[in-house]
Order: sequence, then structure tokens, then C-alpha cells
Amino acid sequence: GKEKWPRGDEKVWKEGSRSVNTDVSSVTKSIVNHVQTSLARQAYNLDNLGAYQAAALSVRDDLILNWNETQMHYTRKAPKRAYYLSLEFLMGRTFDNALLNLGLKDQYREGVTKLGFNMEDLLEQERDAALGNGGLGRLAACYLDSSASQELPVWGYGLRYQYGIFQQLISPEGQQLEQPDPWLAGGENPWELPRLDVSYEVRFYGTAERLPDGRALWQGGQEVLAVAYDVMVPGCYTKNTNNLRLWESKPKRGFDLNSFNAGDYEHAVESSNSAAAITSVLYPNDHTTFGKELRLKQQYFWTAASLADIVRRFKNIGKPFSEFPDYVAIQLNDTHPTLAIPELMRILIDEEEIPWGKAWDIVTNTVFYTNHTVLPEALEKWPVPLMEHLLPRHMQIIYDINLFFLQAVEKKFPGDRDRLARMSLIEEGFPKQVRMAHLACIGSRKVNGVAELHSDLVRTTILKDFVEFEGQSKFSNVTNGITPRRWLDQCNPELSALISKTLKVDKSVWLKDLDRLKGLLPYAEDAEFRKEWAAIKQRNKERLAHHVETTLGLTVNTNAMFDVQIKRLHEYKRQTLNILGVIHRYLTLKQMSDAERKKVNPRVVFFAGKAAPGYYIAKLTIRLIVNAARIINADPDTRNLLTVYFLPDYSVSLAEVLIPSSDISQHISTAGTEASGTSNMKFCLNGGLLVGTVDGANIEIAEAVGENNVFFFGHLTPAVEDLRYQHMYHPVPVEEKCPALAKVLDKISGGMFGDGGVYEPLLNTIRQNDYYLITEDFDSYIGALEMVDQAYLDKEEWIKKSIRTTANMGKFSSDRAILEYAESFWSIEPVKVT
Ligand code: AZC
Repeated sequence: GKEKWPRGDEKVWKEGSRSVNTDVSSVTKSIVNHVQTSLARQAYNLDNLGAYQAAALSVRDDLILNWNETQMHYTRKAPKRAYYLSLEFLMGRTFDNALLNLGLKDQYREGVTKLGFNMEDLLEQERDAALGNGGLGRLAACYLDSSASQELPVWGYGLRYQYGIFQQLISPEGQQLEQPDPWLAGGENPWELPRLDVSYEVRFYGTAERLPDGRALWQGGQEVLAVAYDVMVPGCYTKNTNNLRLWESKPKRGFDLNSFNAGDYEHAVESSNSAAAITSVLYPNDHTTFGKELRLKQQYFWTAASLADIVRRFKNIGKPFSEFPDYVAIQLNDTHPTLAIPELMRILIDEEEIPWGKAWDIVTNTVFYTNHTVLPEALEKWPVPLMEHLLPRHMQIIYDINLFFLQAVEKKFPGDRDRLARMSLIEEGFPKQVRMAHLACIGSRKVNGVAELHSDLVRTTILKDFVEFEGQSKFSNVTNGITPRRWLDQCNPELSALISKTLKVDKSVWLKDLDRLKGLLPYAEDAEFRKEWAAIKQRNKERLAHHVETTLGLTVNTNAMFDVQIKRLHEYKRQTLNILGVIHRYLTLKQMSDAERKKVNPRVVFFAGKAAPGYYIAKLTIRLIVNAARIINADPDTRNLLTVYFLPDYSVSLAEVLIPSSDISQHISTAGTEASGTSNMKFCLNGGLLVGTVDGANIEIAEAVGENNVFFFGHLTPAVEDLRYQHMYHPVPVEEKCPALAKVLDKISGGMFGDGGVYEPLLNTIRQNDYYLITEDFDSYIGALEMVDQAYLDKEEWIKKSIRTTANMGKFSSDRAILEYAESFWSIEPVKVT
């Protein structure tokens, strides 16, 4: 039946309601309106930034309408929902993406032009929302885009950091310098809705007193307010607009009036500062954990606020808690939100008075855990004394979970004390530590890795005991994906247009059904099509060259092969192998005669990426790249054939310019260390070929596009452990093992790129343990790059490879991945807003 109109005259409401802009004149009207009222400016004094702000506010209005309708619709239908808890959402810019998803790009472009501005200039005004470190955070952003596009009722929950990932500067000596990223400083952020009415109190410290009925009383300590900011996430060509809710911390009361009145002004301000500090800064460490109290505070603050919100929404439906898992699925993006497990237990037991066994059933049917790395240094552990101090009730719950769990293990494997020690949630030592991956695993319904190989490694290494205890079926794989909206249509509009024209299908269809790219395969044989394909790649190279010229003042040779490695700096990702290979190439060129050099294909090598501020070896790698680039680029003998650039301050927006321009990209981790990788997918989707090790999603990409279209090298995962063992106990000098590499190391030590002594600590990691097996893979790496040179000589064949690569990348759409989560884990269904 039809609902009764809630208040006033329905007709008046309907007449007053605004609908989404659809034509140029409504777009310009709304922009001018915002210029005049929201910005209090006029045509006379409007600059690009102002014009961007007005246009953004106009798009925001459209998004709000859809967002509002979507949330109303979800509330009415009360479907099962999924919540994606991620400490990082690396969203990048929103303006262009919102226009594309609303299908209003052309209207806005025309409108903006009529108002005397250039759309490209306006797009450049927006600052990236960089609330993430790298792959894990960007994956979360792609999954939000796909959830909305597939009309799935999924919300994201994260933190609204005042400072995102730091801005990277490179000093003249090649040192990385970090500067804060006050991304919100430019005034209001048009892409969020402050929801000052949605707030929760979150407690820290204090005491937890167990009561005879199994509950506990957690009191005292510090209470902090979590306030919601909602970020609208529009689906592509659908009304569905999902929500990303970010929490900001605020002091519960502005000031501690007691200390204030006692004349202790400083103490009063301090405690309000300490509350605000919780969401102040994103931790810039990728793949490491430090056990810092503030980080644990962030994790609890965010999970507690999110769960309070989820539980409140569930209670509004009016169902008993036994049905909680029928309405709620919670996905843990790595172990960062693992406290959701003891926190949900606390709510159910202490607040809802549900007995332990029932509460545990509810939790373990609601929570799901994705692991993103098997690197030991990245597996989170928290010191028990810290946890006990900050979260006394949760520590009790964790001990109880552990007790019941170990009893069950003991029952299945009687007398196996080693096994109990290995599986325990508590690692013995000084201090004892809580193993978050173990807690996440036993508290979840499903556990998954992010590519086939990685999921196998999870099952056979870090969680082997748990598979033996709980059985295989709990452990599965969802190979990562990327959104083709941002990573093809938006970043490579010419290629997108060519694809639509060739497939004779509107992009609104193939962008949401990426397997349709297969239809491009026959055109690999079409010379005219190849010409267009290659011309677009060329223009994308020129676009990058233009960007480098305007931002860095450097001229790039666009007739060269573009070779790109962009990702966080890490020893396991082996940027070092790449730069050593570049230097080897340089030395080889130097030795050639002029006649020999004439036959060489010119190459431009791009690096970009940030190192964690405390990661000394990674920063030294940047220094080596920058200084090698300085010498190599200045050498008149070779500079037509080889140049190297380190582009500072890598970001989502920079990636959008780099990725479409690549001929090859490098994904060269030591086998078994890169869980998946997602930039590999982005490059291949844009027709760049892949040079890589047999690792992560590289393997599945090769299966999809054909192994003859990728350049693989290096040892395989099963060999790695033995090789490391040999390096430890039977070391062979680099000169013997790999003379070509030894020569490169000698040149660096000898001062070819400035004071050689500076690089010794980096070079010694290779000469000594060589944990990441540079010596073992170097020759095969150089061999692969020679194969690339060979293949590039046959231009037509190369373009065919490029086309076939794009055509076979359908599997790697994040739509496929999110539907796998929705169907096999969360059991949620699309809820279309009509
Ligand atoms: C990354 C993995 O290193 C990368 O291989 C993967 O593609 C990405 O997650 C998305 O799954 N991991 C992280 O960024 N961080 C951690 C702590 O694993």
C-alpha cells in the first residue's frame, strides 16, 4: 500500500523538490547559483578554483539527491547489508568520476565552457583524497565504486584523517623529504556531508569488573566522541549512490571544566587535543606495524563507532539478535579492524545480555576476513600490557576466546603442546603479544587471500594450523580487481571511445560487463585499427611528457619505449633490481660503438612511489635512482637511448597519467611476496605489457592474456626458501654468482653516482643475506628485458600483443570481485533504486 504523506501539503513538497541536472542549461544555472550564493562571488572575480568549487557543489547537489533516495530505499527494503571496514580509502579525485558515473560529463563540459572556463583546468583544481598508503587502500576505493555500480547495499567505514599520506619532496641530493598533507585546508570539502547529528561515545582505559552473570562493567577512563562524515559514492549509470562513512574524533566536552576552573588551562586543552589527535594522521607505514598506542586507539575508535552504528541500524529493523547475521555482513580489510570481533562480543554480552555461546555464534556468522600479505613484519601483534591498559574489557574477552578455542584444539589434537603454542591468540615473550591474524581467523566465517597463489600461501603457511583444525572450506580466494571506470574510461578517454566505437556498444554497457572487451580480439588483425590503437598510446605518452615538462621542467623523449614502475618503495617489490638493471643497461650502452648504438631502441624509465618515513633502505633506493638518473640523463653518449625519471609525490592522480602511457610496466617482486598487485591489472587493461615475476596476480593475468604476451623471469615461489637458506649458510660472493651484477655494484661503490659510501648499506643487503634474491634473479631479469627489446622491434606484432592484452582483461574488473564477495561470502543481493 501507499505510505501516508508524513507532513504538510504533499503537493507543495513535490513542487518544491529539485531533480538531478540533466541538460546544459540546468547545469549552468546551478553553477551560477552556487557562484552567487555559496561562494558569494560573481563572474568578475571568479578564478579556476572558484569555478571548480561552484561546479563541484552543483554535482554534489545531484549526488545528494541520489544518495538520499538510495538510503531511503535501503531503509524501507531492509535488505541484508555488507559493511567494508577499512582503515584506508585511497579515493583520489572525485569530480571527474562523479560526472562520469552520473553520465553528465558532456553537459558539464559544455556548461563550463559557456561560462568561460576550461574543464581540464577545473579538474586540476581538486586535491586528491589520499587516505591510504597503497594497494590495500586503493582496492577499498575500487570496491566501493563496484558495489554502487552493481547496486549492492554496501557501506564503507573508515577514518576522516586530517592529514592523508604525506607529500613527498625530493631534495637535490636525492633524499625523500616528507611534508604533511592538509588536504582539508582549502575550505569545505564538497564531496562529504558532515553529519554532526550522528555521533557515538567511545571509551578508552578505565577498569573492567567481571560480574557473576558473565557480563562485565567497563567504567572510567577517557571518553571521546566519534562524529560521522558521509562521502557519497555514486554507481556508474545507476541511481544507486552508496555511503562511505568516515569518523572524526572530537573531545566529548569542549574542555574539561574541572581543570579549567582550577586554573589548569593547559591540562584542559591537552585532553581535548588528545581526543582530536586520534583521527589526525594516517600512519604512513606500508606492510609494517609498530605497536604504537595511538594506532591502536585509531583502530578501536573506528571499529567501536562503526559497530555502534551498525547495531543501531539493525535494532531499527526490530528483529531479534539471533537474526543479526541475516541482516549484517562485516568484511575486515586486513587485520586492522579485528577489534570488531571482541567489540561485537562486548556489545552482545555486556549490553544486550546475550550468553557467550550465542554471542560467539552471531559474531562468527557475521564477520569475514581478508588477508593482504604473508610478510611476517606486516602481521599485526599488539603488546598485551598495552591492550590491557587501553581496552581492559577487550583483553578479558580475548583471553576468554583463547581459552575456549585452545580447549577445542586440545580436544582435536590431544597433547600437541607445540600446536597449542603456535595457534594461541597470545604469543609468549616479553611482552606477550596478541596475534591479530589468529583472532581475525577464528572470529570469521570466511578467510580469503587476494590472488590464487597468495590464498594458497595463506592456507599452507601463516594459517596452516587453522586449516588443519577448521577444514579447507573456510579458506578461499577472491582475486583482486580494479574499477574500469576510473582505470580505463576516466584515465584513457580516447581508448575508451575507440573501444565503444569498435564494439558498437555504448560504454554504459561494456564498462559494467568488462568481458565484452573480448570482442576486440579480431581487430588485432585489422591494420587500420592497430594504427588507431598505436596513435592513442602515442598521444598518452605525449600527455605524460607534457605533464613532466610542466611540473618538473624536464623534456621527455616520446619516441622511446616507456617503461614504468610505480608503487610503494619496498625491498620486496625490488625497485633496486630495476635501477641496477638500468645501470647495467647504461654500462652496456657506454661500451658500444656508434654503429651498434644505432640499432638500440631508445627507452625512458619512470619510477614513482613513496617510502615509509622510517624505512632507511627504501629511502636509499630512491636516492640511488635519483642520482643515477642525474648522471645517466646528462651523458651525451647515451641520453638519446636511455633516460630515467623519478617522479615525486606519486598519487592516484599521477597514476592516471602514467598508466595509459606505458609500453611496459614492471611487477618484479621476489616470488611469493606480492600478494596480488593491482597496478599490474591497470597497466594491462590500458594495453601496456607486463614484465614480472611469477607472483601474485601476475600469474592469473598471464593465464588470461596468454603467456606469450607477458615477459616472465626469475625463480618460482617454491625455490625461494631454499635459496634464502643457501645465502644464509653457504654464501657465494656476488662476483662468482653473478658477474654482471658485481660490476654494477662496483661502479656504484666506486662513486659513479656520487659518494659510493652512501649506498653501502643498500648494496650490503645484496652482498650479504640477499633476502629478496636480487643476485639469484638478476641474469634472468636482464634476459627478460632483452626479450622486450627484441619483441619491440616488430612494431605490428607488439601492437597486436597490446590489443590482445586489453581484450583479455575482463576478469580483473572489481565488479567481478565484488560480486564474488556478495554471492559467496556475504549473501547479499542487488537492491536497485528506481
Ligand atoms: C597489498 C598487497 O601488498 C598487494 O599485493 C595487494 O594487491 C593489495 O594489498 C590489495 O590486496 N597490501 C597492503 O597494501 N598492505 C598490507 C598491510 O598488506
